[in-house]
Amino acid sequence: MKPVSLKKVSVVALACFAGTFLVNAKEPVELAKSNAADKAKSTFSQLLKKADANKNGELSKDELEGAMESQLLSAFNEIDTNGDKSINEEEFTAYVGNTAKI
Ligand SMILES: [Ca+2]
Ligand SMILES: [Ca+2]
Repeated sequence: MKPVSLKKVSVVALACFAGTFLVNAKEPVELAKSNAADKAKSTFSQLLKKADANKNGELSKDELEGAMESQLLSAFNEIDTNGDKSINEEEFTAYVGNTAKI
């Protein structure tokens, strides 16, 4: 590998960063939203595989406790918007979409 001056590397890195930023800024908001929703859905199906002990497609507090999902447990009441003590895919994707934490 050829030695490259640090200054040159910094300029290139900055140019890449600016380029990424501009591309992201141009991306339609709706597209970004649907990507996030897809990601949330796949995250939820992973969670179901790991934690949905009774296989009803929703996650109860007990199931999250069993799977040691402390982050989701602490936000349980916030995520469970219909208050049935169980998190379904719709509630999870809405939560992830609102917070973009996961
Ligand atoms: Ca369940
Ligand atoms: Ca619910």
